[in-house]
Amino acid sequence: MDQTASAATRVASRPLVIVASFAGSLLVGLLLMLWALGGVRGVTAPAAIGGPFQLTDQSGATVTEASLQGRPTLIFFGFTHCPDVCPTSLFEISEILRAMGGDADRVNAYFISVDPERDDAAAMKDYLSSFDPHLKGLTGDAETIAKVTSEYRVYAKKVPLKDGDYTMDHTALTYLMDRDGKFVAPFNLSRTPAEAAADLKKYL
Ligand SMILES: [Cu+2]
Repeated sequence: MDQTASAATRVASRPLVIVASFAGSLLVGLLLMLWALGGVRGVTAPAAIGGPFQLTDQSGATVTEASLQGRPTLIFFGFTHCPDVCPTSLFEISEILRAMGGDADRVNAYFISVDPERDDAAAMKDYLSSFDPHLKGLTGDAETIAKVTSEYRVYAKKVPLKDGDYTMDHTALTYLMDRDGKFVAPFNLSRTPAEAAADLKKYL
């Protein structure tokens, strides 16, 4: 009797462990998502991040979601008039690309504008001249940018300044997409360029 009961417990406890670890990974996933969304604006599965787009880089070439195929991609959304977050992040991404050495040619690094009103291809070209040449600055018209920011769950909002000018509030995450163009996770820039480069190389 006792033996049967303990055997039953053993059998029963195994699925429980599986359920518990599944629930645990769901929780981790959910927390990651909440963090990725920078607050909660509708909870979406990580797989739902990304989608088709057609943008123009700083040299006038067309870049689409097909460009994500076959190599890992870092994507950062921002704007050229950004006072601190964007230049800091682009500097960090530049350092990582430098640490990648020759492998930097085997990744994509995109800076996508959330401010199409001011960031045309010429503005992007001028701005990106301060950063690693592998970085591509992508922009498009307001409608195109609205579509891609929505697909990537990027929050971007115009904030008027007192002098009549404006700034942009925006999500400041670096997205890591894999060789299939699928979202992996936010890419952590808060480590040494060598560490981040080693991590990125795993996705080559
Ligand atoms: Cu910014």
